[in-house]
Amino acid sequence: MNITYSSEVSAAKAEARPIVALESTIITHGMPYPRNVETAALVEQDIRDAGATPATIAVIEGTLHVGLEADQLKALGQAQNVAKVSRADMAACIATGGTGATTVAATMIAAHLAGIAVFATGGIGGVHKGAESTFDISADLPELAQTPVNVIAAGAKAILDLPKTLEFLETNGVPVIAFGQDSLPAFWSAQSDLKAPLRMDDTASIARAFVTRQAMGLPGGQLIANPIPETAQIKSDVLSPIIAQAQSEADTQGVIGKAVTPFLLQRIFELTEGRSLEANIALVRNNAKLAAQIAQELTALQG
Ligand code: PSU
Ligand code: MN
Repeated sequence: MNITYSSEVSAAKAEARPIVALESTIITHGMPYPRNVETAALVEQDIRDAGATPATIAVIEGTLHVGLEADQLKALGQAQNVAKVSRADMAACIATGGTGATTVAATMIAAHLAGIAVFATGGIGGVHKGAESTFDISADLPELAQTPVNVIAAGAKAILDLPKTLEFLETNGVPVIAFGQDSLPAFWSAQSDLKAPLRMDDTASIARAFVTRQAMGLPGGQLIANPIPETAQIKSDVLSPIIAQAQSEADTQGVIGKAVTPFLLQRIFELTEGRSLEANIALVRNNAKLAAQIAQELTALQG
């Protein structure tokens, strides 16, 4: 597989230094310009400041890039009509010379190809509300069950059906580890009323659990659910009616498939007058820092 590495990722790989993968769908489909580009640069710097190297992943004109140079990141964040690519369509995008932003699933695949085992994002895709009739389950979930990458996210977004998302992950053998608390974080809110299946309070344990799974020959990764900092959170009683409204608009307008998540995020941004975006930025940055620490622990363990 032909992969183009950024100069800093090449150097980090050559010296076996810790690397943290970052997705690009959050830039192209998850946040409005110009905050998307600003945030992507801030998150990369957070990772450097925390002692690891950032590797933002995207397909650009048919080439898989692991690590983007600053000008490439800027261009991607402003480009129109960038595809959102996941497991099903990443190969087709590469084969046809297309440009695509990678979802959590696609970023995991690329990270693994590049030998990177830690990946920070905002929230993963999951089982959508109403999945019993729409069958809308994100490709991110089965990816966690088969590709050995640690995904650090702020839990699953409250636009999803969290109990069903947890059930799916349990059935498929994915460890869901809340960092430093008992409850599953719910993206914009630090707490939910669901207990997380696992809890760990230090990054060394997370790295050891991953290495142990690998030693046992178990496929797949781990989902590390890191709560949003309390000062940045939006309480669920404020958000619940907004999410319900966004969901009902999506239903009425017949939004389906990969358009659902970007539609909901955009409507919630509008309905909260931008507050959802501020929270989203804070939690991604928080996840980047934790991911950098986990990457360092893993590097130390794997030698
Ligand atoms: N979380 C965010 N913003 C995003 C996404 C998640 O805060 O933009 C993106 C991720 O790329 C994730 C994707 O993989 O949404 C899930 O899309 P879907 O529900 O269509 O699988
Ligand atoms: Mn979906």
